[in-house]
Amino acid sequence: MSIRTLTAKILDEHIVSGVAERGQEIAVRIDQTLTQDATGTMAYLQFEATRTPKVKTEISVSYVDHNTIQIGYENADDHKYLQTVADKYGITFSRPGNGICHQVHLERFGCPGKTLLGSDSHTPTGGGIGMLAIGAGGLDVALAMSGAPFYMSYPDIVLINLTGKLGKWVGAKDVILKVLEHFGTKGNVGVIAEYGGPGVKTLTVPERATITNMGAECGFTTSVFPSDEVTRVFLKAQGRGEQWKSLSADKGAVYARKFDIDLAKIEPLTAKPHSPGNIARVKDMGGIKVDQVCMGSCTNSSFRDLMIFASILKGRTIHPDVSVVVGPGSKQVVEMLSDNGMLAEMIKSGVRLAENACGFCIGNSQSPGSGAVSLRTGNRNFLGRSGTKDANVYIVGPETAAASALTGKFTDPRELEKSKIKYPAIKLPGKFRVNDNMIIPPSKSGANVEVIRGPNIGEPPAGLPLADVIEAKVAIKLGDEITTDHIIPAGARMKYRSNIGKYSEYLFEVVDSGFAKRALAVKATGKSNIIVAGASYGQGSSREHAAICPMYVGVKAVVAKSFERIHSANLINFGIMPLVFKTPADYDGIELGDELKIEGIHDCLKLGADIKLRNITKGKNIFLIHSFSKRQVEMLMAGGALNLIGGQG
Ligand code: MIC
Ligand code: SF4
Repeated sequence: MSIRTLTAKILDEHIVSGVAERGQEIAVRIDQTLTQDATGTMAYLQFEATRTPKVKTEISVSYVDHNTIQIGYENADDHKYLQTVADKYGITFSRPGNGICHQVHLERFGCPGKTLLGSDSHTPTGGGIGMLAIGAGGLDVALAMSGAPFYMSYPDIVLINLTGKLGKWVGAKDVILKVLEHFGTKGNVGVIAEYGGPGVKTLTVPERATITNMGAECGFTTSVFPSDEVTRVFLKAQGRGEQWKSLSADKGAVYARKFDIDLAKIEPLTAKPHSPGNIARVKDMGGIKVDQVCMGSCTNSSFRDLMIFASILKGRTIHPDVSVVVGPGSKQVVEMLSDNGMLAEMIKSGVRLAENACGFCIGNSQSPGSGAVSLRTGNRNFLGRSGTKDANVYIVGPETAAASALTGKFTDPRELEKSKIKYPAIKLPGKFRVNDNMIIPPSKSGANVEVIRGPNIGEPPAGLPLADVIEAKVAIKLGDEITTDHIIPAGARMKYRSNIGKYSEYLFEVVDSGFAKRALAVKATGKSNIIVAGASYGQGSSREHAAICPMYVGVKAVVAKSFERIHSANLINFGIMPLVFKTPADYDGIELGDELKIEGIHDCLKLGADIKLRNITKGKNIFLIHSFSKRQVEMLMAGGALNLIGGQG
């Protein structure tokens, strides 16, 4: 047997076709899937369109954790649909109140060596337990549930070599912020980060999961830790010891690149507004006044994280000018904190308790005040995501969050020692509290189960086949690093996820609220729309609505300097061409409202040739490149993957 990386070992066991060479398209068998409600409704509608009688994965879990506010009937309609569709088609259902998908999946279902595909970009959280866990659009997850493989390009495998041991007052969040400082938030498409080195064994599984969770912000396809004795102990404590297997890279395995981190040298870090890649040292923040602290999200809401936060607050009152909210990650975590009294301690300190759900992280509640400074333990601080456009959101670890909640200013937690506050070292319990009464297994035979579709449940929209000639207008011109939160907001708008017409009205709301009207007006004349953007278009979420809604308003292509992986796949799935400037400087010669024409598209796609875009307004030609696989060309020609499924059905 050749000497292999850990990633290669898992991939080798799952590749069903393709060549295991960097950049080549491979098809990978998927063992497990997860969905959450904000992407799940569309994913299950698409799954139904495949007419598969029962999911073909080892296990598929449907979580409800995003839209739990329930103002109006929409969220509850979605939940009912999700519960009944799960029951019918062999999907395990995690009820609202049970927790955030990634945290619960790690606790109850994650399994070393397995592949997991999730319709949420933070699915790589499962890498903390040694899974190859990948985020994708809902349609790809629907296809995986129907037994189809997942297509990806064979990754560049990078080693992040950990040595030493974390000191007091720092945590896994500071480690991943260090990784972000080095790798940045762009230019990492097609990379899998593999963790190794002697420092690995000093981190618990939930700490590892914090690190793999936020690898999504670097744009890594996923991140993965070895499965070792620490993993075995965690699984045993979850009552799942028999699911453990040992997994690590072979000695001498070769990596595309290596990055060394000495854990002992890590200091408390933060990501400043408005990007998770904007890293600074907490001690250099000059004690900025803080208005809000939000503790939770899928990055930092494990038992360990809440215990450290609660222990720092214990017996003290939060600062009078700071609003502090805690959203625990799962029912298991809340039950344990309630049993050991720490929930009561947090409440005594003045904490506002939120549901075990995404909550503040997705901006559907706890929006900060105008111009406020909000310290959050989540993973994303994109402009406007909190629900307040002019708020300044900083990403921090639980230690910094707790310290700042007490002092009312940005505080390096190491400073607490001066006030005689001792560092509370937290040990994981030998046994977690296992109570799966909010997890509903599906019916053995779903034949008689009725799927309930309230008025909020629509049809998944399908696109039109690609014409050979496109006449279009530039509908918007954007800069670098446009995230899916810029393209289509979540937060209060998210309840329209199952109503594409309505949701599309909010396209580009934070950057250019006139977009949707303008694009629809062009569509009404029979022409198409083209989006022009800079580098790294489509960062962030896996939400396929960032492709479905543009399709709905007549967008046929996005022309950019570069694209992020999940979004680019979503565009193709919905019949929109992601095209790259052959000469990046051409970006400067194209403007909002320019009239464009592309001819002979079909041949260019089939032959892999450059596409000539005629800018009629400027009287100039621009050349665009692409590297679509044969499968992707078929999808684009058909006007999206759903049309292909329809054709087969
Ligand atoms: C997010 O963190 O942005 C979300 C909301 O979880 C998204 C999924 C979505 O938009 O439904 C993600 O990360 O993929
Ligand atoms: Fe939920 Fe936030 Fe995690 Fe997305 S990042 S899954 S919104 S907790």
